[in-house]
Amino acid sequence: MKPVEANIDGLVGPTHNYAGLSFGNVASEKNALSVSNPRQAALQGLKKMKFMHALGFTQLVMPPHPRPDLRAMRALGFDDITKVPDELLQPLYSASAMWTANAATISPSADTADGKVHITPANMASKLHRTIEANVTATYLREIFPVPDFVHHLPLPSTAMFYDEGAANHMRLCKSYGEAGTEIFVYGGATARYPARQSLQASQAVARLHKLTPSRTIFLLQTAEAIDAGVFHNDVIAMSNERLFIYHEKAYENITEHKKALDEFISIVITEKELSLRDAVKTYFFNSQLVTLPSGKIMVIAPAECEENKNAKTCFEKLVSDGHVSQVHYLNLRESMRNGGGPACLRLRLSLNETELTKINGNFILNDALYETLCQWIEKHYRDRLSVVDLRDPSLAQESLEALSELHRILGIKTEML
Ligand code: SUG
Repeated sequence: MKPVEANIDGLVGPTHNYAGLSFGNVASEKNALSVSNPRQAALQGLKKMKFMHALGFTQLVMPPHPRPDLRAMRALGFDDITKVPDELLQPLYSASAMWTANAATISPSADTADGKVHITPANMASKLHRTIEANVTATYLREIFPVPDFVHHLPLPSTAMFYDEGAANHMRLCKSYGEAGTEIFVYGGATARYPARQSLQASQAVARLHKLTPSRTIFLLQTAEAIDAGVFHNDVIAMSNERLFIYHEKAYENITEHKKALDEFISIVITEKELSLRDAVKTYFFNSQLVTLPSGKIMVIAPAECEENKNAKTCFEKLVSDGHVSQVHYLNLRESMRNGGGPACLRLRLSLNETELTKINGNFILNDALYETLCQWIEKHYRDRLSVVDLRDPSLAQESLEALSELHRILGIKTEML
């Protein structure tokens, strides 16, 4: 059985906006209150999915969440969206579920003691606008990966001790897809400026739930310096694929302790001199998708911002000239990038064998026909301009929920959640 890489990308929702909700995420803070273009955002993300599909990867689509989140609104004691104050209205309208690298942690069957794929939806407990994602994420994941073929766990308890932000803080190294791998969990500790968004307790709990082999499980501590420079997730400072692990020299406190376990893989350290932490955060160099093409060649799918930065571009050129990577493809994802989400943030990666692949709900797999349908759906329902002031417009709620209800019909979603 030939195992494959699959990706689930979040389709950007019709309420994509810049509300500055993520303290510690430099782009979100910097672009707070600027005007977004939800239509462009969704089309940019969809184009990436089409690109992956054309390369031969299995590409899945994760629908946007219902926004405004009327369930969360009612749970807070409101019965009318026009009465909700801004500080709650903005989180209830956030389209942040688009960044599916934060949707869950997934361990492939090659790594788990029971030989099954294990899925733990992230609780995203550190931010209100993101923690309301957990239930719907769990529901969508169950639609895509039916029980009992896939094992679904509950999100961890929603409290600081268990802050969990999913695959954005999780990597997997292996000799080749299908072979047992080494899973790496990255967590944060005390910092001076910005909060850590993944806890060690959470990472350890996920490793236990997924029945991983302790000798092939590593826990890396992020440096406070990196978090305080805006590295709010590990995928802003490291990337990995199969045996290749590329990370910034300032990423981890304790990586030397794990040198032996990492020895069987190829580690490439990018120095501060080659690419400063500041430029890593600015360009999202490490938030690239590092993929093995069906031909066996390694490709990087990088944000267009890297092409415009001399040092980032030079680092990629060096990876190519050293033979680690055969090709770099730059993609325009500016709408998402302005909220701190690059190519890797927009996707949840998993490795599946051929049998598991046949068990996925095929309605969510992108093909040319679904791509066309989704483009038309976006053109029909999305605005090309949205500011936080527009969140006060009651017709936006109606537009957004109507669009989602049509999308649920397109994708054949059975669970009632609107
Ligand atoms: O959680 N931005 C997201 C970006 C997530 C990126 N994901 C990964 N690195 N994997 C976040 O900080 C901004 C929303 C706003 O400000 O309107 C936001 O939530």
